[in-house]
Amino acid sequence: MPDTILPVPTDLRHDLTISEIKSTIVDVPTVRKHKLSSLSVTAQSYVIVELRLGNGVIGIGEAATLGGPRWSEECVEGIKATIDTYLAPALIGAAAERFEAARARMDEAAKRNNAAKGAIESALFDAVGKTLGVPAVQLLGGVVRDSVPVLWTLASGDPGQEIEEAERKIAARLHNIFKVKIGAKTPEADMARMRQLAGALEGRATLIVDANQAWDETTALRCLPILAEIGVTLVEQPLPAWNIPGMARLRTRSAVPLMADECVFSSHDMLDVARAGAADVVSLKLVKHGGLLATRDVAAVARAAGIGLYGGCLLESSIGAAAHLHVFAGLRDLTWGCEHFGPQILTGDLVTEPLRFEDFQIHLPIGPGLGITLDPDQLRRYARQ
Ligand code: MUC
Ligand code: MG
Repeated sequence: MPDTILPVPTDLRHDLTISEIKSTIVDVPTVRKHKLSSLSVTAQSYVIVELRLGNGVIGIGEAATLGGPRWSEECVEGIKATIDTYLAPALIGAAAERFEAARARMDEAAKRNNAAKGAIESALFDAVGKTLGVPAVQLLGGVVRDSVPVLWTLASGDPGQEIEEAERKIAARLHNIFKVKIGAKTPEADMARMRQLAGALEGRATLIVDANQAWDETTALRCLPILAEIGVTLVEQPLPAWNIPGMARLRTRSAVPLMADECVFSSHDMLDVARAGAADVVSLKLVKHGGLLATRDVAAVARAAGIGLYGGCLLESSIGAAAHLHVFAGLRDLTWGCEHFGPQILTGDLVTEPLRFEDFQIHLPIGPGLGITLDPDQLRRYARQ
């Protein structure tokens, strides 16, 4: 990659050379057990990246995982090793503001490892934005919206607890859309649970479900009409990620729109899903796509295919959520809202000022870079020893 097209300014204030990249594993307990089809967590693990420029400005980024390497192949221990051993050495000395060039360097240094790359790129946008005094979204094309409807995920598996939790969220005007995690129990038990939730919250909340790849095609064919009948508005990743043809077949027979999650990591995956007609909506996540720019790439392919956009999460803290919000704020369409409730399910956050949740929306943090400030005490408190 040529580094000589434009000279890097020599004025120290403008020295945007990447001088240091530090990574720290943190584990933050959650307020309750969060149960997915094949894993459950009581603490969320992240790698926090602190990236220093020649001018002394430090940018922050985060890579989230869920249940070690069980939601996807990356785990915090591997992310830290990849950053320290391969990605950081490939970037030290490079110009931070050359985002695409940095992405190319990272792709040369490591295949995939998208969560690790996403954390570093978030820190690049934060550091450059802080240096220039502009929010990251401005470096991505500017603001289209400064808040996004945000749902809450019901995932204790106990319908009584879930109804009570949803009632509290509605009463506090925090969330009135709920994603229910299904697939850990039998389809019959899940359908009974869904009927109970839909009955209790009727007229006051919208429900979507996420099976996290738990079903086969015949199970999905049996359950989709029940979900349609009780008013569920979106079904996320009902089939294993590899079964794109199965998703396409289901889609022709489902009254409820289908959302792709684990089957879309790269923009090439997005193109395959679009060509197969396998989804109505895609869940966008930095950890899957590999950063802010790559998330925009996936969104562009989806948009070209008429596939709706949804702002997905992996239970990020306010750091990771802020990076997502800067992407979401700049997308022309984000028809399906987002799920960045992560900061609210943690027993403590990692920033000095938490993100603002109000009137069923999450607000884009105001300020240069990602608009958030790392709390060093909290980082030390949750850092893995
Ligand atoms: C997923 O599969 O969508 C993160 C939070 C949540 O409730 O679901 C996950 C991931
Ligand atoms: Mg999902």
